[in-house]
This record gives sequence, C-alpha cells and structure tokens, in this order.
Amino acid sequence: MKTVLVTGGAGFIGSNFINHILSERDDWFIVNLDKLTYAGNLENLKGIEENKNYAFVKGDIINGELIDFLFTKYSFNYVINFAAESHVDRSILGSEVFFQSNVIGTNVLLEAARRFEVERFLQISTDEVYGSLGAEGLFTETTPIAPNSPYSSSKAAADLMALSFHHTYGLPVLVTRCSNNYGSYQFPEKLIPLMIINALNDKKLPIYGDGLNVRDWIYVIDHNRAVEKVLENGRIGEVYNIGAEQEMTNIQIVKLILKHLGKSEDLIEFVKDRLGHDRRYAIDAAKIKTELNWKPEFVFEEAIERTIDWYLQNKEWWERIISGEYAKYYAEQYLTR
Ligand code: NAD
Ligand code: TDX
Repeated sequence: MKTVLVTGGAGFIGSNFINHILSERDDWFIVNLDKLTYAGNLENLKGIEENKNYAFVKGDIINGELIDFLFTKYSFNYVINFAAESHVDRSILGSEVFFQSNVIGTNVLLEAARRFEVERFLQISTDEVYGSLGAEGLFTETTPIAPNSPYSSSKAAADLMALSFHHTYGLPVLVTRCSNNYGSYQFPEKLIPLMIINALNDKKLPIYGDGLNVRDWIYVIDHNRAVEKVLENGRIGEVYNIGAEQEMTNIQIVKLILKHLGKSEDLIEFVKDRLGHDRRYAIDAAKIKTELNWKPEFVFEEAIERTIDWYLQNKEWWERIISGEYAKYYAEQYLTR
C-alpha cells in the first residue's frame, strides 16, 4: 500500500486522476489536498468520500505548517503536484497568485518532500514551458525552456525548481510536460468547455485573433494513464513529454463543436487576440512511448464527442458554475467582448 499526496485533486485533471485511480486499484491511499479556488469543485469527486482509500483536506500548498502536519501524519510515499493556477488569460489579468501557488507552493512541497524523504515526487508541468513553435517542428524534452506568459513562466520556474532538487539534493523527482487536455469536469473558461456551453446557450463563441493558433489535444484519461506510468516506472530525474499527436487550429475545434451540436457557424465571433498569444504547440512523445510503453488510447473524433456529450448530460454541473461566483468574470471575459 502506498500513501499518495495528490494536490489540486478537486480540479479538472486531478479529479479525473483520482476517479480513475480509485476505480481501478486499491493499493493506493490518496490524500487530496486542495485549496478549492474557483476551479476546485468537490462535485467532481461525488461518491469518492465513501472510499476507504481516500481523504480530502482543504488547504493551500503554500501553508508550510499544514504540509508538515500532513507529511508527519501520513508518511507519504509519493507526491503528485497538480495544484496550480492554470488559466493563461487570468495570469494576464493578474500574475501574483500564479507565483504564489505555482512557484512558492511547489517550493514548499519540494522542501517537505526532501525532509520527509518521499520515494517519488511528480511535478505536473506543461508543454507551455517550451514557448511557441512556428509552422514546423515539435517540442522534445531537450527543447530549451522559453515560456511566454505569466502562467507558463510560473510553471517553468516550478518545473526547473523540481529538477534542481533532484540535481542538488538527490530528491527523486520526475517531471511531465503535457499538451492541452480536454474531457469531463474541465472548467468552462478553457476553450473546449467554454465553446460547448456558449453554443448550447446560443451565445457568441469568442475566437482570439485569426483562430489559426494550433494546440495539440489529448484526452484527460490518456494524460492520467501517462502520469500513473511516469510516477511508478519513470526514470528518476527525467522529464517526460506527454501528447497524442492531435494538432488542431482553434477554428477547427470550434466548427467541430458547432457541427456536433447542430448550431450555426454564425455564432462565431473573432475578438481581440490574447496578449502574447503562443502560435503553436506540438509534442514529441517518443520518449514516454519507447521507455514506458505508453500510448494514447483515445482518438480525437470519438473522445471529443464523448466530451461534448458529457457537457450535454451534466448541465447542472456547469450551470451552477456559470451562475455562481464565477458568473461576473465569465460575463466580463467571455460574453461582452
Ligand atoms: P484546474 O485549474 O482545473 O485545477 C487546479 C486545482 O488546483 C483546483 O482544484 C484548485 O483549487 C487547486 N489549487 C490551486 N491553487 C492551489 C493551492 N495554492 N493549494 C492547493 N490547491 C490549489 O487545472 P487543471 O487543468 O486540472 O490542471 C492541473 C495541472 O495540470 C496544473 O498544474 C496545470 O498547470 C497542469 N496542466 C494542465 C493542462 C491542461 O490542458 N489543463 C495541460 C498540461 C498541464
Ligand atoms: O475564449 C477563448 N478563445 C480562444 O480563441 C479561449 C478561452 C481560448 N482561445 C484560444 C487560446 C488558445 O490558442 O484557444 C486556445 C486554447 O486556449 P485555453 O483553453 O485557454 O488553453 P491554453 O492557453 O492553450 O492553455 C492550456 O493548455 C496548457 C491550459 O489552460 C494550461 O493549463 C495548460 O498548461
């Protein structure tokens, strides 16, 4: 039995991870530490509280006292740090909380992991740390780090700090850099859920700039299976890219969503571009495929339909979000441009 600290487990990827692990295995005891920011939602984990291999703690990863208390209480074998402020647009509106949570928070966890001698520490990083690509080429693990937004620079700082703890102290660190995820429980500020929900509500779909920016999409379950593999079998001190070779322009994605929902393309509205908008991300995932025998199981066309259907069937989940505290930000950011 391993005790595993999962931070940020009430968010999109973390909650999918916990639901996935606890439905497939009973050799992990998971402590989910989450601050429950606007993006954290315990509804994503409905029913899990009953599981004997699960405990939830509401708290901030920058709270060193709490972190020490939890490491003492649970003697964690593994740490997986999903917790982060994750939205690029918000980092452009205000960067401070990104540095608090993403950089200082990661540092607090690394310091505790070092003192309490955990067996493995997995830092969930992102492909955005590599910056932006032109029309050709892919990010490999040796591509120089060159983040462009306050979000991605905070993630790059955390990523490099984690690797430095391996180099300096021998902390058993692993880092994953994944491409854009989609799937159930994604907060409706991100492209895919935002467009689905706006289309369902016959609201305009705001596409930044010319809509030709490219992202490389992966279904959240494929990402999480890769996380599980890297944590257990990855080589200590190594970085693993994760991606599903599924590049799409934003306009392609939006048109596909409209088609699936039977809505008119007249809903599309081109709006002012995101400041410093990265043009293209694309991941070379050869290393994880050859070393760890991982490959994506889902093809985009099916998994996006599954995702759209999930939002159709879980209207209450997102209606509570867009009518609650988040409503003001949502209205200002996405409905009035
Ligand atoms: P999310 O915003 O949906 O969830 C983040 C979670 O972290 C929330 O539950 C929030 O409450 C929690 N959190 C934030 N600050 C915290 C703090 N200081 N202490 C404790 N909990 C805190 O994000 P997501 O999309 O699920 O992303 C999860 C991780 O994966 C992030 O580290 C992100 O950088 C990384 N990532 C995301 C993607 C993507 O496409 N979404 C791709 C690659 C990497
Ligand atoms: O309203 C929109 N209109 C639009 O054109 C929104 C919200 C986005 N976009 C564009 C911007 C990007 O080119 O769609 C693309 C995807 O945008 P986001 O969903 O905000 O994702 P991105 O900026 O690519 O970052 C995501 O992937 C990497 C996650 O939010 C990060 O957490 C992750 O690290």
